[in-house]
Amino acid sequence: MRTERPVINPLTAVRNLGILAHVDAGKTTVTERFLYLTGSTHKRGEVHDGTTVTDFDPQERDRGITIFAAAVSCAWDGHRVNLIDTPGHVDFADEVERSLRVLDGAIAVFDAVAGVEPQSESVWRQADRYGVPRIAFVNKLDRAGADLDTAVASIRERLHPAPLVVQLPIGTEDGFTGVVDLLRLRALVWADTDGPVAEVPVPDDLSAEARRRRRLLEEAVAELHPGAFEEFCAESTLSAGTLSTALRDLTRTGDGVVVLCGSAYRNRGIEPLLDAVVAYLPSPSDVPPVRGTYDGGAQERAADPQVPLSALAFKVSAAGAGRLTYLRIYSGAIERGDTVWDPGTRRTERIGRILRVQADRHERLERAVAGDIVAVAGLKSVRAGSTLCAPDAPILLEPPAVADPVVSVAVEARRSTDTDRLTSALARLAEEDPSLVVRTDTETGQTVLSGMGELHLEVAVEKIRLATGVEVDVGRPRVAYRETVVRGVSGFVFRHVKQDGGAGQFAHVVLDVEPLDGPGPDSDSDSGSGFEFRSAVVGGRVPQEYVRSVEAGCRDALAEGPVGGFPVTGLRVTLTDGATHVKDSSEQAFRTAGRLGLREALRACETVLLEPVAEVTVTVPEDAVGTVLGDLAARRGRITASTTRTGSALVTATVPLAELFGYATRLRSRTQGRGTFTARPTGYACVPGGVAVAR
Ligand SMILES: Nc1nc2c(ncn2[C@@H]2O[C@H](COP(=O)(O)OP(=O)(O)OP(=O)(O)O)[C@@H](O)[C@H]2O)c(=O)[nH]1
Ligand SMILES: [Mg+2]
Repeated sequence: MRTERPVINPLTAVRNLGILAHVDAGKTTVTERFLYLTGSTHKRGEVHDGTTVTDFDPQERDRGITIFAAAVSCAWDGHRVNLIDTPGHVDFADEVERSLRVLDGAIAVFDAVAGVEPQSESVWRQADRYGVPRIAFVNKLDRAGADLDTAVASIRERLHPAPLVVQLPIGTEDGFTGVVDLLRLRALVWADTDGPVAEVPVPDDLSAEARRRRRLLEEAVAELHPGAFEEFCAESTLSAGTLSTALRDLTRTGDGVVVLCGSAYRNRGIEPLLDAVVAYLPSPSDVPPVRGTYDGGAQERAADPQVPLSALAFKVSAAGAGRLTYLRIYSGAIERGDTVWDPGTRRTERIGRILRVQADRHERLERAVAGDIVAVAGLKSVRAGSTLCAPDAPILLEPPAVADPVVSVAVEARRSTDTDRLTSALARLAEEDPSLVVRTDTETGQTVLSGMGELHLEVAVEKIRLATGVEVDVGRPRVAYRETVVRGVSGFVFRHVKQDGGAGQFAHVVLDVEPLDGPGPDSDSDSGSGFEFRSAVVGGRVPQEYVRSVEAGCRDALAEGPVGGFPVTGLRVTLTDGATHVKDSSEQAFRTAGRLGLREALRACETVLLEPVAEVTVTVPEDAVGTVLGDLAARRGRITASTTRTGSALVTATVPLAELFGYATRLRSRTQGRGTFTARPTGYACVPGGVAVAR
């Protein structure tokens, strides 16, 4: 169907996209087929054989899941497609977040049997936050029980009101052999799993259904797109050209989601998916100029190789070939030897080799320009989230959000002689993955590693063992508790005065402390998050620079709360009054007053302990539902829904994360291996019984 034309690679012929989905929907398999079809690889790899290009890490091959986002690149129909295959497991959601920050578009993959699964919903919302245009691919149409219409209904119900289906499957399950392209009203058929696609007339028995669905598509598009609406009113129909233009516009505005289908495993539906990427998803020049700041002023850079450089480092990898920094270049260009500026650290860096990344293989480039995603060697202190820009045209881009870790373990080298090696390996790991945090417990002196979940930490420790040979003893997992204020105080007076000879200290502050409004502890969002500081001081009774010191002091005080010494969130502090002394007041004195003042004030407030909770979705055979419900109740779970579908039951519950350690093993044994579950952290909730539970 396609003849390969040479890649000219102007900006309009580039697509930077990610593949997003729930675990196991088939992202890596779709990526693998893209590479095979475009001639980037000559062998078709399989996840279950551990032979795919993007799951190249030994742990990915062993576990059969994607852990690290991998970048690959291929050429299709005169376009360069830069692709990031992301992990679906919730513990690695931060890896997805960093990828989304630098992508212009995405393919959301769905399992045609399961439809929208919990993590597909989460990544969809993540992509919403970054305004990333998407097309949907309903995969696994060859599976028993696969049904495009049901999957589309679940997309409509849970993700987007306007899924625009552009294909009709030919055959079902094992007999799924092709699709009718509803735009061109032609059938695309794959005779065998290795063969090319053949384009044939629509089979007679599907002709009426294809026309009916084409009509539905026209109506749906006319309703959403003014240009198409006009044509529809005038002609009572829409041409394939108008449909295609309108679908492109609707994808880019997010008003509609084009839905395609296929079976990646059987190599069916992949060519049209690549065509859709090129036709509907935006190129770097279609997206708005990147925005940033510098010295308080707003800055903007167009996606143009001629303007000054702006680039965002979204991934750092220290493995194998030395330290590589993955960059999305938004404007300007880089060449080997260029000096660039990191406005975050205020340091210059020198660009070493520039590489086009093909998972674990690299192709050297002389130059990379706006719109490109490349890896660069030679950058020393750049981290994931850092901006790089031209030294004479500084701009700071907003880094991707980093989630707070929710689970921790104490780690210790089994042989004390390995302690230093473990320390440096941990530091390197945290540099590569900002959602891993390493700290030393002040009370016990233990090294504590925190991350997004049990699997995240297990993978991190295993990575150290594989890379360094250091054997690590790992403690019991613990969740990250927090504290919050439920009833505040007002007019709390604190005086910090030391005037017993020498340089004195004098700072008076008056504080109001109140809970930050927000969703209640049982709601789905991140309750109890955040800290706000305001000053309501009048008449210059506390000068501005001291107000800033008080704020800094208050932030210091948030590190340890009065209930159990856990971080405090979800509160607003207002400095309402204060007093200074001509000689003895200083920024230091006010910072101390802020810290000690808020610490005391918090003791006067009513504060509670919060623990992370997760939404758990368990799928089990119907006969095991009773056991599962009982077990969830024993884990302080609150059942929110329970439905059955073709012999299996789906139970959804909100469960404290602390109760989920070891749940995978328990569920397996209680259901003779037939139960599966996913858990998605949804926020914090009050701990009944308070601190006794946390200890
Ligand atoms: N029957 C069938 N199986 C498929 C299809 N696509 C993928 N699979 C299988 O589904 C399993 C998961 O596929 P992956 O490609 O690893 O899924 P993923 O979305 O990358 O998974 P994570 O990266 O772990 O989130 C593998 O065993 C694949 O062989 C398909 O179209 N049909
Ligand atoms: Mg994968």
